Formats: sequence, C-alpha cells, structure tokens
Amino acid sequence: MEAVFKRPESLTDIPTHFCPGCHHGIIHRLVAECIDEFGIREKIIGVASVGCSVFLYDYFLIDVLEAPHGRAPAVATGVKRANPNAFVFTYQGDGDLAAIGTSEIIHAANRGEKLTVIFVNNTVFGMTGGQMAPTTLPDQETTTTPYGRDVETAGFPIRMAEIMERLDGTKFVARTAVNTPKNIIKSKKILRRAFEVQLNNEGFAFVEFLSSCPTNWKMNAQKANQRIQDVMIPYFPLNIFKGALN
Ligand SMILES: Cc1ncc(C[n+]2csc(CCOP(=O)(O)OP(=O)(O)O)c2C)c(N)n1
Repeated sequence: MEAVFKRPESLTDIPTHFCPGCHHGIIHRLVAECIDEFGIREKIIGVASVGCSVFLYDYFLIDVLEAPHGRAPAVATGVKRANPNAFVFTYQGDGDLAAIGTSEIIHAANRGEKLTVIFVNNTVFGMTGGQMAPTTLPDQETTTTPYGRDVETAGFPIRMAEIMERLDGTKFVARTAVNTPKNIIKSKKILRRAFEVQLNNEGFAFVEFLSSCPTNWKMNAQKANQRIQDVMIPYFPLNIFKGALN
C-alpha cells in the first residue's frame, strides 16, 4: 500500500500523552517537518521550557536542553554563541515566556540573538492546573480568577508578538494559529520562514502560536478550536508583524 502520510523522522515513535485537543502535537509536527525539510537534525539544539512544553525532549529525535522556568532564551543564547553553526530554538509556554521569563525574552530579542523562538500561547498556566497567565483574556475564568480576569486588579493580557515587533533586535515576528486546516498550512509557511531567518544568519525570529488547552478551559476539543477563532484571535490578531514570507 502506498504511504500518503508518515511521521516526520525528527519525531520519536511513541504515543503522545498530551490531552485530547491540545495543540502541542500539531505544533510539534510542524517543527519536525521543518527540521526534516531543511535537513538540520544533526545541527539543531532545542531548549525546552517549564510547563507542558517541556515534553519536547520526549517527542523529538534531536538534542534538547531543559532550561529553568523562563530562562530558555538565556540558555539558548549561551548555546548559540558557543556553537554558532548550530541551529538553536526555544519552545516556551505563555507562563514561561510572558511571566517568569519576561526579562529573558525581551533582552535576548533586543540583543538580536540568532535564535528561533516558538511561543505557545494557551492563555493559562496549563501544567500546574489552569492558573491565570499574563495572556489570560479579560473575564476569562481560571483557577486564580474564578470570577473572570478583572483587568482593574489583574491587568491586561500581554501581546508578546506586538512587543517583539517594536524591538530593534528582531528580524521576523509573527502570530499564527493551528485551529483550522487553513491556519495549519499558513503556520507551516510562517515557521519555515522563521527557520530560514536563522539559517541565513539574519537574526532573531519569533513565532507565537495561539494554542488550545481544552482541559483547563473546561471544554471539548471542538469548542476549544472555536474559542480560538471567536475569542482569542480578535484579541491576539494573526499577523506577520515584521519580515515577510519569501
Ligand atoms: C521556578 C519555578 N516556578 C514555578 C514552577 C511551577 N510551574 C511548572 S509549570 C508552570 C506553568 C507553565 O505554564 P505555561 O508556560 O503557560 O505552560 P503550559 O503548561 O500552559 O504549556 C509553573 C508555574 C516551576 N516549575 N519552577
């Protein structure tokens, strides 16, 4: 029988443990396809964050380092500077990148480190049980905002891609989603371009993925995809903020 669909070689052959409807699996696949297509499995080094993203090292057949919470861009900076020919990327959640790690991401981007940052924004602290993250939407119920996020006391959701866009050190900045087949196809193009930016030694690339967390959002996978469309995208618009697809 002719195979029309197969696992990228950069992914391990083990079943995923992510919750049903979680988007990490789709994003992993897109990253793995890029690694395979650019033929960089032997020179790529991933830096995983703390949170559900950490399981990167279980699912990728590549070298992966684990950074302390939020510190992936700092660790990746050291890895890349010590190995300028390596392809170095971080893979971070919103609690990791936009809360405890805000300082590291801002300064790595501002320094123009030649890194590729993959930011998975699911608007909650997923692994620890659904607490409010900086990206939690106004009125969104979480375990620490049981009556909904009140912006008067809990502040506003942070739009990280827009902040990255304003820094002189960044070369490519985009926000994308994988909630529909069309968005997945677009995401692949964006991710490929983000890879090229580092492969061409151009500089810092940042791709924000709007991602689902059906377990902590307390809804099924289908409704979670709809929530991304109806609630998240209006607040976090999909766009290529800096740079362009070739
Ligand atoms: C220094 C430190 N503080 C707190 C924690 C606990 N902790 C583990 S995962 C996590 C939240 C991660 O949230 P996010 O980055 O949004 O990732 P997700 O699980 O949603 O993918 C926290 C606070 C930790 N591991 N280390």
